[in-house]
Amino acid sequence: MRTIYSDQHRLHVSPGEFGFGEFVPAFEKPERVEIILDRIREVGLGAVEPPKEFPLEHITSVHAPFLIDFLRTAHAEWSALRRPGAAYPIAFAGGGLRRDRIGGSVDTKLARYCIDAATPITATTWRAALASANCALTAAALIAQGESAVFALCRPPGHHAGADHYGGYCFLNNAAIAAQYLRDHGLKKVAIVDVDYHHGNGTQNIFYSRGDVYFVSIHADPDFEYPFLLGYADETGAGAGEGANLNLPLPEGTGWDRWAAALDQALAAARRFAPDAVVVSLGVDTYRGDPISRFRLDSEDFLRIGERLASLKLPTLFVMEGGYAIDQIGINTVNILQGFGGAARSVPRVSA
Ligand code: Q9C
Ligand code: ZN
Repeated sequence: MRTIYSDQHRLHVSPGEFGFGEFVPAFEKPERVEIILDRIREVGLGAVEPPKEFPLEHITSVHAPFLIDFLRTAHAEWSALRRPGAAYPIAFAGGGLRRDRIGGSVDTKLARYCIDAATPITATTWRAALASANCALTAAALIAQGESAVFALCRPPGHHAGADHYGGYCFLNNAAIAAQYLRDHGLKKVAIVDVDYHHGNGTQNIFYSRGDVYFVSIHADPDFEYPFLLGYADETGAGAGEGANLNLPLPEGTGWDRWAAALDQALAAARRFAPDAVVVSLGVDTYRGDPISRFRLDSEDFLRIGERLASLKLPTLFVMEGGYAIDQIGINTVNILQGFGGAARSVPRVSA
């Protein structure tokens, strides 16, 4: 399996995030993808290639242009006010506040566009986010050209970024951008299967009223886990998208048996939709050792996830999302890809 990777991800380094009463070091850090890359090379998964550059229209087809402009210019506005560090919001647009306000000061816009205090914008964040989206687009172009499976090793991740908002360590929704590219290049129906520990609220938001892109997500119940206010089972789509959104929230402590049953349900639903291709939002923060998560998957379980995804027998685009157990992130991620059947020259391995 080919991997699309850009070293420009290093241009985004979070100074830290607010979590549970204190400012803590960032969990979403550059080493994540470096370790995955090392593992890809160690097992000989396949070629690692840089992304091509795509026109911004592929991004504005899923994100509001005002969000894109903001991500590009926010830090310049921030530092023009002689503020140190990265741009974080100090207020949020809940409680009936005006979500129709799309301009104003940098703080007004941060309040309107950003959904949490864990997703800082630095001077070079935009360049990293753009390179990440280009990885997804490059992989999507390969799928559109007939490749059967490609891995977009995206960083920063994307599935929490919606049509007009961002957060959850995500700025641009790489999986949604890829799915839209496939729709624009001859594929009639695309299914997105989100296996990240967190609900893919941004992806759901982008496709909620559309019947041409099916979204199914297996995740920690938002009743106790981020993003807290989306990802419930009663969210089934709207209008033309009614029935094209499936949420499978699971309780704290979920292990393989329960998670795998949800995966089977997700895959059966995806199969019924009869898509032309599948985009997998690939998070490995379901791992038992993940520092911010409360599921209990073992490294070997990720091999089984890959095998089951392969049973769809569809062109499959893997897009990297979350996973914060640095020591195992390479093995866990590549186990999914090897389980899928991407490794021609290597036997899958598991952790010690
Ligand atoms: N202090 C992804 O996995 N909140 N994003 C973490 C821990 C944000 C996760 C709180 C979690 C976002 C792509
Ligand atoms: Zn996650």
